[in-house]
Amino acid sequence: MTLTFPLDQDETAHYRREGWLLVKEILGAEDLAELDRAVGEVAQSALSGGEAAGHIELEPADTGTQPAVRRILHPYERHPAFRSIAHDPRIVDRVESLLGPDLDLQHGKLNWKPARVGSPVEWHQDLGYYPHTNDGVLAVLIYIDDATEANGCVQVLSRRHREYLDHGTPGGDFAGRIAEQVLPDVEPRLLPAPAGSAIFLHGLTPHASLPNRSHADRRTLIFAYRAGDAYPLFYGTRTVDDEAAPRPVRGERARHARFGGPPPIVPRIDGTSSLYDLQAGSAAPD
Ligand SMILES: O=C(O)CCC(=O)C(=O)O
Repeated sequence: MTLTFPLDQDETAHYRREGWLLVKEILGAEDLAELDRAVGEVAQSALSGGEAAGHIELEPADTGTQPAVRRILHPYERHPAFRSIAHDPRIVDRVESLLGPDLDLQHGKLNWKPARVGSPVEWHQDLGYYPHTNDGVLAVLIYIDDATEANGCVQVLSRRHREYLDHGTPGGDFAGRIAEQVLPDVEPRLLPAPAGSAIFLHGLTPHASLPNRSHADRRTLIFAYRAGDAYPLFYGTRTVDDEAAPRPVRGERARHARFGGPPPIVPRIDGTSSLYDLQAGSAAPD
């Protein structure tokens, strides 16, 4: 099939070399207004005990007014506007340029990072959380608001997507963040960009973001896609939770799983604690 929005050779080469690619302003004002409405509806429903209750996470900091949402879980299942973006050719054609024609949505989430109280995200690799038989897995992080250094834009470590890094505590349990002693000593690259821009992030690229101490929210809609021959490694209830609903996007799942890429580290973890809770629970004492 001819793609309407393929990546060009330079963009593809950049992604393969650096482990990420930022494409500015893929979505326009109308899309963003639609997403803004969807976020508002889902958050309101969740906070008032409606359909979305149980599908959000709140910031622990006291805002003095109503609780601040930091994450909407599984947005694909929560609102048609999110589903529509997950299947939008402006996103999926570009993913196909990187992963091939058979694509599955592995999972999604919306990270809010509210003004003043938004939590940080510590350094981690996505495949550290959901290892697969090969590394044909990437996340698309779509900024719904302008993302700046001040409101905690995404940061990456370039050219570090060739191996699984240990995310374990000294005792070997999954800590949800890259262990200090194996965190690559390279300058982080900040990725500020206007609303509507998207980062295509290899599943092994280390990334993080700072707390939001500014006066502007930084909401990011995230969808992880995988190639048709990349199968998840089962390691417990977390895998079951991620894989509860099939979300085919294009083409078909392969009959044979492909084993390739660096050998996965399988997380030692029981339960489905969120990234934020895992990372806070493994913070070094002050
Ligand atoms: O929202 C961010 O800053 C990064 C998100 C992320 O890495 C995640 O939720 O896995």
